[in-house]
Amino acid sequence: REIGITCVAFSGGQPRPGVDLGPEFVLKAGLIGQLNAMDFKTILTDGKEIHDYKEFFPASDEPIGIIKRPRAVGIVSKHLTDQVYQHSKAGRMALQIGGDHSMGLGTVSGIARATKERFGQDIKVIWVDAHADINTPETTETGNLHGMPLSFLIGLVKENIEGLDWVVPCLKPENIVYIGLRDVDKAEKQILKQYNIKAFSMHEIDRYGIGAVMNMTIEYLSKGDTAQSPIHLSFDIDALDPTVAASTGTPVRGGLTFREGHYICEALHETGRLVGIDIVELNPTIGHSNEDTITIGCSLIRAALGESLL
Ligand code: DIR
Ligand code: MN
Ligand code: MN
Ligand code: MN
Repeated sequence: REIGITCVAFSGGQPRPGVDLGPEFVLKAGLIGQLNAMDFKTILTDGKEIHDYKEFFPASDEPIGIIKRPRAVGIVSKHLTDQVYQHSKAGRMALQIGGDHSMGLGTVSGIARATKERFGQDIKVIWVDAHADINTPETTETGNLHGMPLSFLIGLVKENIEGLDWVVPCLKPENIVYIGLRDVDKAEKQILKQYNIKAFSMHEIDRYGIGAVMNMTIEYLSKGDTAQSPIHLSFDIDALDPTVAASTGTPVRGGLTFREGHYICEALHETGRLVGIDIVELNPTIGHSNEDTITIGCSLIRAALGESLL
C-alpha cells in the first residue's frame, strides 16, 4: 500500500499560465493527509513536494514549425519517465499531479516500461478527457504539445523533433480507451478511425449511462488477456463539465457530472488492475471557484484508490 507521488509544476505544453500551480494547491488542500488516513504510505519523488524541472530547461526553446516549447516539454517528460518508472518498478502505485497533459508523455512512458519488466505485459490506458490529445506535429492547429502526447506514445511521429527524440513508442492503439470526448479536431477524428481506437464520447455516455460504459471499457480491455493486464488512468480535469470543475485551461461545455467522474475512478479501482493515476490540467488561477476544482481533484484520486462510499 505504497504510493509514489510526483507533482509536476509545468505549464509549457499549453499557453495559459497557472496550470503549473495545480499540484501546490492539491497538496495545500491536504491530499497527503487524506491518503495517509486511508492507510497508504506516501513517498514523494526524491523527497520533494514539487518538481518544476527548471534547472534542466534550455536557455532558448524556439518553436519548431508551430510546435511550442518542444525542448522544455521533452526534458520534463524525460525526467518524469524515470521518476514514474522507479516508483512503479518498486511496486508502488504511481500518482502524478499536474500540470498540463503533455506530461502524459512521461507518465505513460515510465509506467509502460515498468509494467513490461514487472509483468511482461503491455500497459493499457484510460484517457478521460474532453479532448483526444492525439494530434501529430503535422496535424496540430495550435502547436500546443498537451494536445499531442498520444501520437508520440503510439508511434505516429516519425520525424525527430529536438527535445522529443527520446520518446519510444510504448502504447498500442488497441490498448487505449477514451472517455468523455467532445472536442476532437478533424484530423484527430481521422486518426481515431484509422487506428480503430476505442472511444466513448459524451454521446455514448448519454446513450448507455456511465455504468454500462465502464462495463464495456473493462470488458474491452480484458479481451484476449490471459492474465489481468495493468491499467493506467490519465484523467484530464476538463473531462468534467465546466459547471463542476471550472479551473482548467480549455473548458468545453457538455461534460461529465461530478458523479460520472467519480464513478469512472471507482469502477477502475474495483478492477484491482490500476498501476498509475494522472490528474492533470488543474489551473487554480482560472474560474470562479478554484477550491471546488482542487477539492474534486483530490476526491477523484481517493476514489481511484478505493475510498468507499459506505
Ligand atoms: C486541441 C485542444 N485539440 C489542440 N487540445 C486540448 O490544441 O490540439 N487538449 N485542449 O487538452
Ligand atoms: Mn488532455
Ligand atoms: Mn483536455
Ligand atoms: Mn478544438
